[in-house]
Amino acid sequence: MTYDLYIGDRLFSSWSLRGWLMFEKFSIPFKTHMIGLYSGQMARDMAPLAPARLVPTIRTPDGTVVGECLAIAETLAERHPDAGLWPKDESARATARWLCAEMATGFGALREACPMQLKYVHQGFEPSAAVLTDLERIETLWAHARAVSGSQHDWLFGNYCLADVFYAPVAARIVGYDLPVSAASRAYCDALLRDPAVLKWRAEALKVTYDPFPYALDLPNSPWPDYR
Ligand SMILES: N[C@@H](CCC(=O)N[C@@H](CS)C(=O)NCC(=O)O)C(=O)O
Repeated sequence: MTYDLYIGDRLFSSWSLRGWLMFEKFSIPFKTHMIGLYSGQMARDMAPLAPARLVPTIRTPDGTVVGECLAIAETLAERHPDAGLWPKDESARATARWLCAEMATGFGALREACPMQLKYVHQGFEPSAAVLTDLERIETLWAHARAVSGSQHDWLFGNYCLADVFYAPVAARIVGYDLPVSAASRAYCDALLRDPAVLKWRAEALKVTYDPFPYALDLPNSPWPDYR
């Protein structure tokens, strides 16, 4: 018996990427099922999971349906206490929870102005003041995480944990819209996107082509960084 994970289009579904990383990065066995986000079939595809209506949604091996990334994260952490989803240290763990919760409920301006897309880097995107405020807050939280954990490289709390999962799609937005962040924050974004799991996700994502391309912007594009 394994978990079932229901996700949307990999190129665009930031929440699906979070849900998938929660399994993939912590070696929790799962089977992926695609839900048609842009096919007009989403309601029909999700009907067997009702009242869940968004992706990701999971079904646990005992048949319980769980929606919402924060709930999925806590469910997996509780059921797999040795998998390292949360940091071991109590302060680090509390801080990681905070960062995940603030991500899940905040940064509306960034999320609205810069939908995740893993295909290109948009050149010349001009972030609004509200987007810049969100970026500043994100960088403050990342710096705080490192101050609490003492981690000076790659992951926020030393080992890769759920906080890194929650911020991986944020990194994709920062890189995909070439948003202004400090060198240290950009290095963290690059680490998140260079991670083999994210490379695997993106390789699958690129197998699907879109015409028209959702969320197209009238801006020149440059290639996604070569993280291989
Ligand atoms: N708060 C939810 C957000 C999930 C979400 O918004 N997923 C999007 C795809 S990235 C979705 O299902 N959109 C379809 C819709 O809004 O109808 C979570 O934490 O999982």
